[in-house]
Amino acid sequence: MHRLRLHLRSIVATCNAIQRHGCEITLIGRRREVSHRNLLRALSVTACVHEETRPTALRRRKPKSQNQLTVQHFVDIKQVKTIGGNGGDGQISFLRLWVNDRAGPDGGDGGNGGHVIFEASSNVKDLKHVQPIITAKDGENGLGDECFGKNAPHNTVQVPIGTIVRHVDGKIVADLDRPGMMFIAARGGAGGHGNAFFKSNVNQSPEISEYGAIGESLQYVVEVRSMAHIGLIGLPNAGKSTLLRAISRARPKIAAYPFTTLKPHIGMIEYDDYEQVAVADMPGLIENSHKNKGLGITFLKHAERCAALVFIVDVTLDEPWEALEILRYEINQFNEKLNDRPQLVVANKMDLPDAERNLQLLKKNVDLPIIPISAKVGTNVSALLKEIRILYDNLKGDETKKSTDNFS
Ligand SMILES: Nc1nc2c(ncn2[C@@H]2O[C@H](COP(=O)(O)OP(=O)(O)OP(=O)(O)O)[C@@H](O)[C@H]2O)c(=O)[nH]1
Ligand SMILES: [Mg+2]
Repeated sequence: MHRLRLHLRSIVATCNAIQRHGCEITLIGRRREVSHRNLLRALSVTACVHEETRPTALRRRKPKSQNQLTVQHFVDIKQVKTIGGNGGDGQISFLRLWVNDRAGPDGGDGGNGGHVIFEASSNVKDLKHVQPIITAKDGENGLGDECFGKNAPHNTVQVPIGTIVRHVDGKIVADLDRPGMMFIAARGGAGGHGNAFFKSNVNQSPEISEYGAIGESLQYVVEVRSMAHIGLIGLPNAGKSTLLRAISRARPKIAAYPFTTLKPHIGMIEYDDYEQVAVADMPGLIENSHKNKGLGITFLKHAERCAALVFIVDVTLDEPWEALEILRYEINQFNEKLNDRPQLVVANKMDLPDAERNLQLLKKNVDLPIIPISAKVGTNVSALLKEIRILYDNLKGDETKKSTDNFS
């Protein structure tokens, strides 16, 4: 670093000299000719090395579509019925040749039915595409001339990495936490044997064959364990959806009445180093949600699936810290472990009167870092994006540490 700094200083001095004397100059220390362009290039490279780099969020350049049909919410839990394909039936058939019209049994076996499989994949982010009833195809029946029926292909349904599959009684049967991991949800039935299979010394012309087995039919609850890196949590009307709209391309509905958002929406913040941070806008939380009031437990389950929590507080309320206390209390009552997650407070609606005074009071009453913004007008949103990136980097750092600890 010291050497680089010296180098930079000498280049700056040389540049000054260039300005004074013209385009060509000899560097005394190195004793060689340096062109004006090379010198400037070296200067910019050295300057880049020294600059403090922190990724900045890319803001959208083109307007969002007005087509309401494209508004999509995040589906993080689904109950599905999976039905494996039936096996094909075995065939009863006897071969007749012109020289021998009793040439023996030649009924082929049926093909196997397909399985229904869940596979963890990074190509999908939620369970929107998962149908409530998932079936696999049946195997083909066997034919004469010892032709076997074709096995049916498996029906593989892609699910996000980190999906949990439970039986309807609540027991976890699969945790698909690595890409490519598979779980056979319903096995297809095996194909039945044709009569050629049953030929033996004691029975040369069996007139029996098997039906294909029936595929399994099972019900599961499929659940995405991690929904987003950051979850926006706040009382109804705090401005969560307005903020998500401001920082991402997601388009949750915004309105001045409570419970506008009933299902979570996910938006991606893109940074200039190609990192993407997923932010979830959640339905409003109210007092006694942990006792299933309002959207209740469903809401809190969404919060459980976010790695870090950002509390949105409306600073135009008379005592905004009370709102924050309610939020933290409800989350604590539902799951104490949520308190250990990284947290941040966003004081929203700073463009309105009285906001500044309430913000000062909020700062006095709260021990968490507070970022004042106006989601509607866009004030200070870039500072919030930087803070979110810091939260995300810390989360990522913790994850890598955990995985190296497990490895060693
Ligand atoms: N003046 C001002 N109004 C805001 C700001 N942020 C949100 N609002 C308004 O507050 C109202 C509620 O905003 P939403 O984004 O729908 O609030 P929410 O937290 O998503 O509400 P629910 O989905 O019902 O929980 C809307 O009328 C917004 O225009 C802000 O920064 N300044
Ligand atoms: Mg909303």
